Amino acid sequence: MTETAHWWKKSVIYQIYPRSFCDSNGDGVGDIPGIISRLDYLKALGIDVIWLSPIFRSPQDDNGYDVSDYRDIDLLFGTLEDVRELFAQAKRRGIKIMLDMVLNHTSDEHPWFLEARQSRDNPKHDWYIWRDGVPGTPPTDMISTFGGSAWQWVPECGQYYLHQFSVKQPDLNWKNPEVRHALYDMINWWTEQGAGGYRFDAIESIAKIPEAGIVEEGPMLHEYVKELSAATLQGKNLVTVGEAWSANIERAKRWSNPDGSELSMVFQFQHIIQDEIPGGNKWDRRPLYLPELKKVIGAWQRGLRGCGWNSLFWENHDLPRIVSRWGNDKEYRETSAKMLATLLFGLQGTPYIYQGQELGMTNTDYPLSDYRDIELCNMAKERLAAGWPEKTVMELIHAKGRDNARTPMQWSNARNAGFTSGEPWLRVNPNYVQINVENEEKQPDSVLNYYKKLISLRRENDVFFDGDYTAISEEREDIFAYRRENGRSVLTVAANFTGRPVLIPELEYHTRGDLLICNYPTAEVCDQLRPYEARMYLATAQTE
Ligand code: TEU
Repeated sequence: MTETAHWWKKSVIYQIYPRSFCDSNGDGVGDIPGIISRLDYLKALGIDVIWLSPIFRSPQDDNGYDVSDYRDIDLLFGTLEDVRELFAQAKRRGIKIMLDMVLNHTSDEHPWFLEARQSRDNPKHDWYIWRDGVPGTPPTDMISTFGGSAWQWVPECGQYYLHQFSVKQPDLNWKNPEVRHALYDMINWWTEQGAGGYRFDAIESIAKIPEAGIVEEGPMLHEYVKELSAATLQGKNLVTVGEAWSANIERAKRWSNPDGSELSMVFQFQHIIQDEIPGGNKWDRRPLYLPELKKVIGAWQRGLRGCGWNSLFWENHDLPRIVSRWGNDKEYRETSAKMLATLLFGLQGTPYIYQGQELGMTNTDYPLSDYRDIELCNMAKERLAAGWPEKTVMELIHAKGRDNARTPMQWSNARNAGFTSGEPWLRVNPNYVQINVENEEKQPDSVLNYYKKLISLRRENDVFFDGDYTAISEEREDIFAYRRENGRSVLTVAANFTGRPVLIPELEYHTRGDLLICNYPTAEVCDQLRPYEARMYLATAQTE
């Protein structure tokens, strides 16, 4: 692999959730022409790649993660022609488009499944995962991520099919080579259309063995991924990322092997689940213990060095807003949003920004009837029926519900945040009046302008790309600080994770060099970090 083949190591990737980004036709749902109209905004932000959540034909049971035609665009979002135009317009601005490939399952309305469910003898039957049984007694006690049994009875076949997610998302049978090759052909077709890369949804689950209770990392997983990579990715200069909740460092070394045999990188979630109870699910919360978070991030930084590659992220369309989660979205909203950005952008890896993160957008506190997400709504229904107090259920939703991230992008303080001229599919966060692109573009010290600066800083010095990671005072519960060194430069990043001033005697030794960026407008106080203060220093061979 040549250095240029790894161009994505120096890129910044921006995730667009199309439904909530920009609506051009007033139907209340974001669309492709809307995205095209905002490309200049993204160019000015400085990003290199857009990861587009699914835009394919879909009944939208899970907002597009239930695909009924991989080779066409959902009418909600536009047409194939619009996507070709998006590719062309993005290319003109030096931006690549990464498509979101949902290969673990299809929609139950995909023609493959419509055939498969007709009878056991149908040639497409074996494309999905079926088990014999009797109604009312599912073959295993596997639970779907969105609630209830993961098995659905089909009387025509006298069998159950497996759905790891909603009942409208039947799992594909990757054991069947025809399935794999149909998917590879489809990916190659998209590459020919001009896609610049792929995010592979739930890819860790494709080799599951339900009877053994194995969902992620089944024994055949990496063989399938290697085959996929050889058939569709290698030698094409694409950037790829797999979604792998189960990834630990050892597994991630395989996923992101620099020899290019699998993917460019994976989304590893060990850092972001630090405020969840181990062994529980996303709704089982516990307070974040900062030394543990630092330990995990540090281990990944050191663990993949030279033998893999990290993706760096705080947010995506499934996760809450980071400023509400680990910052302070009240009196220190801007300062803490910038602090979290500083920490992320100082690390080794490819940073991802989820739409609105660059504005410091926050979680929501809507009543239940204002939410739309299938996972959130099913959870509320189940728990309320089981007698959970409404207050507790609403607290969980406000903290962890996926719709926190899915509220419309806040473009201006015009009606509906300038997102749509119609009725938005999901309520706009009322704080759009203050938090929006138009305001933040005007304010030199906005979160948006801070992100712009961080992105441009990463381009100016190679230490961001190849510097070695060393933790500073990893055991401290109040600060997050580290150093990156590559023999030519030393980058020091220090952040106060609390709302009170803290002393940082250890920083004095490391402070040699220039202050690159700080989230306070006034000069730094040398041995102290103000509430949520973050600083980055750079010392180079000359300044030392
Ligand atoms: O998520 C896969 C996944 O593992 C989810 O269960 C995730 O844990 C959940 O969304 C957390 O709340 C991917 C997509 O990112 C998600 O949006 C889809 O709903 C899911 O696959 C099914 O395609």
